[in-house]
Amino acid sequence: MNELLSLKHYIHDHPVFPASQLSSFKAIVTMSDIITVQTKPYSGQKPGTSGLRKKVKIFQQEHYTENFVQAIFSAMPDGSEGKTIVLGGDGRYFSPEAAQIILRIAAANGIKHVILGQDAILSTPAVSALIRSLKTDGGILLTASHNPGGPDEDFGIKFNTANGGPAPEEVTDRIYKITEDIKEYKIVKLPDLDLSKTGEFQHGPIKVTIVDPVSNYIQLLKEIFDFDMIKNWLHTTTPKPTVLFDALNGVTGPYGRAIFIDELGLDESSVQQCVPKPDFGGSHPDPNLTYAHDLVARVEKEQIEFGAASDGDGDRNMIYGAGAFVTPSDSVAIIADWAEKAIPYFKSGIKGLARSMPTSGAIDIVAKSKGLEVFEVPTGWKFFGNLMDAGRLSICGEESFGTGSDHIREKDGVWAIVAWLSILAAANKEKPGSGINDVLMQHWKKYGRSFFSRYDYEQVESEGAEAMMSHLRETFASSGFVGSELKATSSDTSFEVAEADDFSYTDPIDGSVSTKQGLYIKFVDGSRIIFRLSGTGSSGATVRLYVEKYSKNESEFGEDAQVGLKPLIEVALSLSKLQEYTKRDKPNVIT
Ligand code: VG1
Ligand code: CO
Repeated sequence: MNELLSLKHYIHDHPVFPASQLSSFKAIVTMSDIITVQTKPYSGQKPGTSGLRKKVKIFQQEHYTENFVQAIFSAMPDGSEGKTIVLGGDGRYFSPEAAQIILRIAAANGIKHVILGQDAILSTPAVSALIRSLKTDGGILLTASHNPGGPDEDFGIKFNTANGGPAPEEVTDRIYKITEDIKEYKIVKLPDLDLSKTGEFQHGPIKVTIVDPVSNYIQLLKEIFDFDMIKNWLHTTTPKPTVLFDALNGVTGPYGRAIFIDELGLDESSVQQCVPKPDFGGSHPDPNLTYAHDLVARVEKEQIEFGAASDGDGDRNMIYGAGAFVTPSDSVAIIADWAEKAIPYFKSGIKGLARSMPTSGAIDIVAKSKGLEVFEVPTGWKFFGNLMDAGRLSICGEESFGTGSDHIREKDGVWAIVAWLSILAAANKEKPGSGINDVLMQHWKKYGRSFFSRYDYEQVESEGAEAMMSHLRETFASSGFVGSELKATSSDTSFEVAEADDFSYTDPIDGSVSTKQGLYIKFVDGSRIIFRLSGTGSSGATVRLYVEKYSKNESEFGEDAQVGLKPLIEVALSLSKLQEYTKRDKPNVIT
């Protein structure tokens, strides 16, 4: 009876229900009844580097999605009762269905208000921005990021906390624990909500505000960047610089159009693949040289000066102009170097810099020259959040095409692209005619060049991949490994091992420790080799091999990275016996 009374008051206080409907109160109450459903745990609901990612068919199993969503609500740091959350995702296949399920379970778990992207669409950075600007208690993201979408491909669910960032390991561990022995979940039998109309709706006991996915985010970018400076460069230079943005059929299509067409005044030919598709047009929405081939081909054919792409959920970016590719490791270092003069948000100074462990040390050199703190964290954006919240980190990046700043708590593809447009506009003020290659060369001349490459061996058998990692661990521990010389197979080049270990990280803010974050070897000349197993795949294992070499020799700066890194790659392959363990003689992707 108490429940009925409070619901009556609730409805009275929420005028979305016309008074005339109060007479059908009984029906509403039945509709809003909380049902407890018996369930059984599914194994493997452990969030990885960035949320839970599995095949759609797995999420479609009876109770599978419900179990995980219930675990999220049960694990919310201060409980779910009375809370407000943001909900949206990259629009991939199964998103609308998952959104309806989440609304029903949210209703049963006492969530008071859901801010929902129209058609369940919101880019990952836009979710982070909304959580922060509306001060909500967190958000749920429906995305498997750069993984392909469609009925036979991947789906994903990720929980972000009130700071706008991916839940820290302490929370994801709690979610996982709950999924391991979940016996029931709570749900309210609500009809499907029409996700296509913006506005405020009463959906059973919760208020749902359906928002335009783009406007809040674009407003934020306009506060960060000097759009007039970019426009001035784009429209008053002769000949006009050419630009191409490719959303890879992912969520950033509408955001890209808003920036390139509405704000910067460019024409339709400057954007492509900008309608979000549930299957990303059947391709892999990952902005790298392999998967963004349409962009690369058009940029080269039309000699476009500035090309850029982002991934399925909009947190990654690739910067690619005719004959000019910016590695993500260089990208974040260059953004950090130019930030104060090219981006108004940083005018009053930068607090600190950071990178993930496998990312090259290019940003460390910038930090040193500016006298800033620089942090090396494990792979995954969640590790940057505490440093930002503590006011010690402004700009950071990962080698995996992730770049961002403390304007939100996710990496941000469109932000990075506009940051690069700002740098080019500022560089052209200093020296008219500057292109991407000029900015790169200027940076290397000042700081030296970090050659970097990553080899991905996707979907190898988990057993072989684990065995290779164990073999490496044993090798590292063997006496005499540190100090030994490792020789390349096709040349006389050799490298002396200075240090070899499994990367472990102690968060400087909360003291939490994350172990086994990647096997690295540092050589006496500063070069590095790193091996990691991916935490974002949906089946099998993906081995990632990262190599890095630093050079101050100007005559090498124009060299193809693959040429200079060859000896290190040979060392890595022979030491790890990768071919033997994974039965692969070639990587799927080289970046
Ligand atoms: C990969 C990248 C990592 C990135 C993560 C999420 O993880 O290496 O740097 O943070 O994807 O990116 P892993 O564990 O597969 O190496 V995204 O765009 O999928 O949210
Ligand atoms: Co992504």
